[in-house]
Amino acid sequence: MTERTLVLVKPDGVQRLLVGRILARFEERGLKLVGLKLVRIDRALAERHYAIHRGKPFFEGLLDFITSGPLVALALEGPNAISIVRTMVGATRPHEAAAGSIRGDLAVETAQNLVHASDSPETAASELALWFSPAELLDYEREVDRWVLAPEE
Ligand code: 3AN
Repeated sequence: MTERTLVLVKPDGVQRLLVGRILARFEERGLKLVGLKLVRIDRALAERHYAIHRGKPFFEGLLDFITSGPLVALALEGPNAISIVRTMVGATRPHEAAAGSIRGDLAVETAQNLVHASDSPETAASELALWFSPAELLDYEREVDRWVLAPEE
């Protein structure tokens, strides 16, 4: 099933010059880039994005971190994109993240784990709506998709 999902390369990824390498992993996998922007978000958007973590001990620190500098928001599309991207990102705690995953290869701390990725169809839909206007999410054809995707039935 074709899905769309949100990925954030968080401020640590931008500061560590890893945006290109992280983006390349998703491109190389075959996922289609349908939205992309560099933004520095305010606390209000950060609170909405991380609303599920309100009240947890790390909540304020999480808001400080995500608003501390520019980040890159990506919208990616592909078959089973949500679970493919979550697997590529790796477990939340980098010491539990599989080698070969972004966190398993590039991160050591939970608070500096480089990327966020939507974890379900419901969160993907709400997070994409939070981060991108409809006009910022593009529909277009890719020639390469005849080699990446199974033919439509
Ligand atoms: P994931 O990003 O893998 O979906 P969540 O949604 O449980 O993980 O956590 C969101 C973010 O909150 C994490 N990426 C991490 O930056 C931060 N976080 C989660 N748990 C902790 C923790 N125990 N201490 C510090 N930061 C945390």
